[in-house]
Amino acid sequence: SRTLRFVLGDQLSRDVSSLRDLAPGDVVLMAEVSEEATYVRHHKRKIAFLFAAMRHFAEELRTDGIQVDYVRLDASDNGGSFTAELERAVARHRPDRIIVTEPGEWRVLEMMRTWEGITGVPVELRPDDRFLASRDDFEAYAKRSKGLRLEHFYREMRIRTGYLMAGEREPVDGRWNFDEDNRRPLPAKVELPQRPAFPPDDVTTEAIALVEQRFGNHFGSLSEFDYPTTRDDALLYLRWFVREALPRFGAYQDAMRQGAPLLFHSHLSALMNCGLLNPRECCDEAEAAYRRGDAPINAVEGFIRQIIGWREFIRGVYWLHMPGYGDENALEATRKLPDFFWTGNTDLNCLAQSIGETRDNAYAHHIQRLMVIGNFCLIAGLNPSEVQEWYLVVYHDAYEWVEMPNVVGIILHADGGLIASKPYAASGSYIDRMSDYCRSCRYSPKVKLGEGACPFNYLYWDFLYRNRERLAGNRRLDRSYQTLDRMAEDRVAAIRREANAFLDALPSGGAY
Ligand code: FAD
Ligand code: DLZ
Ligand code: SF4
Repeated sequence: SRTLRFVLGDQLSRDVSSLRDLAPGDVVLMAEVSEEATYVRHHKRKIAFLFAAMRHFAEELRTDGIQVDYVRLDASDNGGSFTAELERAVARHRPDRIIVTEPGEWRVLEMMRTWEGITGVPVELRPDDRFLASRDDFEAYAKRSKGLRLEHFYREMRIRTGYLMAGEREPVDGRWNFDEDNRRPLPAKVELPQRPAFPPDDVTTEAIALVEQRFGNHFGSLSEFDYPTTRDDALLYLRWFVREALPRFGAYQDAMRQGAPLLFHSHLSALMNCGLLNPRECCDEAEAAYRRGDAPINAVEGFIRQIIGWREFIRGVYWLHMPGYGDENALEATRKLPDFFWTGNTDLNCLAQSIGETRDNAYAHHIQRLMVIGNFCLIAGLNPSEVQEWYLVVYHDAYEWVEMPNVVGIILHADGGLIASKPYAASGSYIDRMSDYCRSCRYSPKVKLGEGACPFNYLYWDFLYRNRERLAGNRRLDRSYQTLDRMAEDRVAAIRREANAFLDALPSGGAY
């Protein structure tokens, strides 16, 4: 029998379920297709990274004697989509069956469901067990718990996986959560670890040139590309992180510093999401550092929580609520995405820095995504579909399974609080406390209204005012609403006026 195994660009693992039980004579299909690069116009760096990683992965398989049918984007007869390439491959290889691992996006799952009919060959769709919780596990969890809250899910995952456990149900060090220790602003003098760089080899250089040529008008920069694109380099990067950055990852997890996009973050998300690293091995290495005494519990717990907690939780929510989750708009937000999201041209320094780094690196760390850019999207009342598209385009780790719940559920509260107990709205003082952005800004976080006032300040109150009906039932906002209610009427009117004037003056619709 002849088996065709279709491996997608975010399934680049030797142990991905579709490659298990490989037998002599099997063919592995991989295809660069324009539809995947343009269904949203991905950041150039993301496409180049993925093509380079795909090409390296194919080479590795071949080195191990596996037959790989690799279709390059510039192949003259490239069909342009997964389905078209699968059909052509079926004609070439005449397989008896097709095996594929479930995809990371609903859109692609829908495509896969047509494949058996189109090709006339049985298609076996295997679960993606690189995730620690299967889709069924998460569904069962959601059924047995009252609401979808990270903390509860996370504790179950700790018990199930045994990470950082002292006994069967006892966390090491007696606590599940060290978040309190993990919100420190960065001291003025702090030495940042020197990251290893991985300059492009010939394969990556070629992928970069291809992207420049074919997708040159997409958002973002390709210059100084130095991210790992092979399994070996990804492992080196993981081990570097655990040794050099993990020990201080926890304490400064929420800090931001101008000109320092990475701080102590792992920068591993894109490697995990495309398959070059397995999330389990990332957690194993981190836990081993803790057990050796090389990294403190607040750092290691924080890191493992992000992976077996947040990452799995977010993915579970996506599949539980698709299709339809992307259309949610509980706060009825309709404003168009301002052009500065694409140009970086804004005098709000925190946004200019975070968006500029996003353009340069296809990366911003969590607090920039959440409390600077995300917070702005929320309090400015931006339309959820446009915000989703932006986040899916600009980050090298973005796939719908992880982008959508973070945008719809975490930053925009567009699902009405399904996964977050309150909207992550904040005024300028939060950004001031956690960063040094305000020092180089023409606005001041201390000024609330009028000349020089930080727009986050009046937008925050305007947001609460606008959404009173929808949010006033939320007990966690009681104090904010009490403060708003104590404000003099003319002050509230001025806040609303300034907020509207500010938002209406932002050009939109012209830059993407
Ligand atoms: P670290 O800070 O080192 O964290 C370690 C790991 O934890 C990450 O690599 C990631 O795998 C995982 N993680 C942490 N937080 C989350 C989370 N909220 N959801 C899922 N995984 C998490 N992450 C993506 O991988 N792809 C996305 O498209 C994406 N979009 C986001 C959009 C918004 C609006 C927000 C608020 C967050 C988004 N995140 C996304 C989550 C998070 O910001 C990134 O995973 C993280 O910044 C990646 O950098 P890092 O690897 O240095 O992470
Ligand atoms: C993101 C992406 C891009 C840009 N290009 C390809 C590609 O040419 N071939 C491929 O197999 N995968 C690509 N991907 C990743 C897919 O979009 C991803 O596999 C699906 O969105 C499912 O998660
Ligand atoms: Fe951002 Fe306001 Fe600080 Fe300027 S003053 S950097 S706009 S928070």
